[in-house]
Amino acid sequence: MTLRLSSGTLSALPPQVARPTYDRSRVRIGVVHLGIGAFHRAHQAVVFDDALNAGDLRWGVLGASLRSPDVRNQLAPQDGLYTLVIEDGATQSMRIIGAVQGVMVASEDPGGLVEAMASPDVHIVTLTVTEKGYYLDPASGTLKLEDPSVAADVADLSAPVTAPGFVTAALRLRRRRGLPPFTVISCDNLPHNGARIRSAVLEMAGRVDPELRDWIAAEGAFPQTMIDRIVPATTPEDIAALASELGVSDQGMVKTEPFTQWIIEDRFAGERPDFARFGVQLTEAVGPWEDAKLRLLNGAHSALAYLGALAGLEYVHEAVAVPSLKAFVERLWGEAETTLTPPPGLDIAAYRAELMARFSNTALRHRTRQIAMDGSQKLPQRLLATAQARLGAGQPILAIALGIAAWMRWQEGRTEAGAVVAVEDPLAAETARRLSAATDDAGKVAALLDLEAVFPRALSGDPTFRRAVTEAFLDLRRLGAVGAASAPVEIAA
Ligand code: CS2
Repeated sequence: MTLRLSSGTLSALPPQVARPTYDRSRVRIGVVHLGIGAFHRAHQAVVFDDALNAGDLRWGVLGASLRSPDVRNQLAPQDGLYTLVIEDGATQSMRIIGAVQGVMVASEDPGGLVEAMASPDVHIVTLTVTEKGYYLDPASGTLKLEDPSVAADVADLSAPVTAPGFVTAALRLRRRRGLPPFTVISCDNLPHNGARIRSAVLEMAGRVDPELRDWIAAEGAFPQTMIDRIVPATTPEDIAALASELGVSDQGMVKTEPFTQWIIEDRFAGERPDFARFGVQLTEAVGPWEDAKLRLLNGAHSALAYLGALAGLEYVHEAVAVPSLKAFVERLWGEAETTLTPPPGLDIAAYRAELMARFSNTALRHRTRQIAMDGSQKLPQRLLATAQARLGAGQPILAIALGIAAWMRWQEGRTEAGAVVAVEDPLAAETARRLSAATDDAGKVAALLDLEAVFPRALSGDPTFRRAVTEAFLDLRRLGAVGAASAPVEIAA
């Protein structure tokens, strides 16, 4: 039987594998992370591991999954250790990350997690709970008070259920104990992510205890961030391949690309690592970086995911290898680019070229269906904001409209070859209901455009927008994804 990666087997690893240079038994937990999926392990945890390697032992991470025990079950037998595999087709490197000191499952012990977050050693709470984990209305960004989980947290914060609930409960406990708040760093692809988690927490706190709300408003810090690294879900094949390379098995491994970027608004409530030393950029203005990333990288990702998945293309690198889809991405970027105010230091032409190279990374095997998930939560910031800005400037939105139409087509739950797909989206039941009630394609588009949780009224009420998306949907039906991507029909703005 293959041995498992753990503190005891670290020394058995091949010499080319980098490993922690610090004494893990002396590490303190300074960070609690909510939502310890692959992205956290390949991104933020690596920076905290850098800090530990540099000798600053304040930055161990306690990870928490909100519900699933999977990551805890993967990492607990491994003493929290896992391998970061960085690949780009030509090169591969491996490094053992030691930052994660433990993993909790929030639903198993909510009080224990709140207690851990209230430790005086904890200075930072990071989150990757996906767009839907904030319980915000995607179109307006306000807390969904009618949601049963949010309502449960508002009624009783002693055993929270939601991420905003855990943050609020832990801040309440810290205040009671006379401790300063921790800094809350949202690392999800939401626009103004800091302001959004802040307003969700303030809204919740206000309903529980108005004085708590005032304290958080005055003392708390919720910096905005831009986070970037492509991290595909780990597959059983990845785990098997790594086991044969390392000679030990690692159920918690993550694979990623060489590129990584983290930009944080310089606003903290207390201690933090020397971020700049570890490649993290601190700035006063994250917004322009975030817009560029959401509209270029994520906008193209989502559009490609729907078009590619509809056409039966399994991976992103396969999709951009199709000339018409590659040309489509360039047109989409051409449209999105005019809506951006590039921050100093961002050369859009170079950024676009780099993105295309990243999408073409054959080693990542990033599944189009993975990106297709939760589209209703992603569309507003990835494609709709761009559409709104373009239409406001009297500019056409051909490529963007095709991306949006492809999302609608995906909601039908079938690929072009007729394969049934499970639409993984919190609004899947609602979109399915609307689609089946419509009598023709134009009616389907209209029914989805009227979904106010996704499409702001200002946009869905714009006849040019409606026409562009309807035409694109009809094109998709007639020509298929690859055909529609190569045959843009000019529509006057
Ligand atoms: C992707 C992102 O799954 C998705 O929706 O677009 O996770 C993307 O890979 C990251 O934002 C890259 O930083």
